[in-house]
Amino acid sequence: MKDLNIKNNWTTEELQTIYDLPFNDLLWKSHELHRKYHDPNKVQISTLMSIKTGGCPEDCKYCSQSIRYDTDINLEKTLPLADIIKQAKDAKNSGATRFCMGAAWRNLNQSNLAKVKEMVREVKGLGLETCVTLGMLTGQQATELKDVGLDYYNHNLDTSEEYYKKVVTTRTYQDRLDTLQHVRDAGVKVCSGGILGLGEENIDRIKLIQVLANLENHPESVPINRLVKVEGTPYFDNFDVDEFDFIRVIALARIAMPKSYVRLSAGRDTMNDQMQALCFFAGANSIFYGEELLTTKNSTIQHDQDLLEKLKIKTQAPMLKEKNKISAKDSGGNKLKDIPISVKDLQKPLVS
Ligand code: SAM
Ligand code: DTB
Ligand code: SF4
Repeated sequence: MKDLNIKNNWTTEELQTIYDLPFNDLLWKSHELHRKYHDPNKVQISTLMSIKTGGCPEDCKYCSQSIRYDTDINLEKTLPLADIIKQAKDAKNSGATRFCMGAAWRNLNQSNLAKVKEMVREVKGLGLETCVTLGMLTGQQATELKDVGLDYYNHNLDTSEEYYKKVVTTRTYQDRLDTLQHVRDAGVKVCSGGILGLGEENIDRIKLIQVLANLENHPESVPINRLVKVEGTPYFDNFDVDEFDFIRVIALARIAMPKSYVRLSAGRDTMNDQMQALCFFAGANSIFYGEELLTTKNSTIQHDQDLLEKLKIKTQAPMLKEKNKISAKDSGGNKLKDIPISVKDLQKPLVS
């Protein structure tokens, strides 16, 4: 029988009406659906690694890695496979179930494809789910990545089609949609969401959710980022997104795409615990875990462990206690340091 909660013909008016509900009514509705399709006390955790940092020819006005803006980041060539395997092992030992590798590319070229295929094969071999975000892909490339074990491809639509033109001029919304179609056709799961804080209006946020929810199949993963303001980028001085508006968008995503994982993504370190708790209540059930995102800071591991413990939220895999982990940015870039892991601690998960 058809599940009436899963639909892909949302109108802007329908979504606007839901978005404008009294806050408590909106959260009640989203939480009800959240409970129906997910364990409300469980989050999925992904760890992010930048495999090639900076020097990107695109002009995304929010991004530290665009070559057009004078930002203070460490440029890095594509990292060697050994570094990636080491960090993926650390991530797995820390409790991540998915390892997401990001590169500052406009699109994937053939020589980089060969390297990324190796990375995906190795990370998958560690027993982790694999995710990459590499810019635009062709259908053939998507198929080749699927064949070596790629589970997810992240490619965000960021905002509404109308507002996108103001944010990025070096590619079109349709380019993004084409890549998402290639990913879907290849049988790789789709991870696609957006950023709040680009100077957009609420209607742009509603339309972003509408486009994602009206794809033939909803993205399995929907990251909602709060802009990380990077000095040197055109959006450094943007106004902060209102906390309640942010929570409303999480709730809207949950209602429009009830089965998807909604990720509370970049910008969590600017959200207090109460706001994050409300986001989890509204329907967020995935986070990035680890001290670094791609070029910016994430919430600290200790803070996340304390918060999840306070909320009695479980993770899919056990988290290692913070005392056994050291996370730091060493001279080679963003790395979790290699530390011995005690079997005893693995057997005693912080959250079970
Ligand atoms: N170059 C590829 C691309 O654009 O698809 C992959 C890497 S890119 C950094 C991945 C995503 O990170 C972007 O699509 C954007 O949604 C998000 N992002 C980048 N900079 C951000 C920032 N300063 N704050 C929040 N999200 C950001
Ligand atoms: C996504 O939606 N957010 C992540 C991931 N997908 C690749 C990236 C966040 C980047 C935040 C800014 C930075 O660290 O450079
Ligand atoms: Fe390049 Fe991606 Fe950053 Fe845009 S978001 S500048 S495509 S790395």
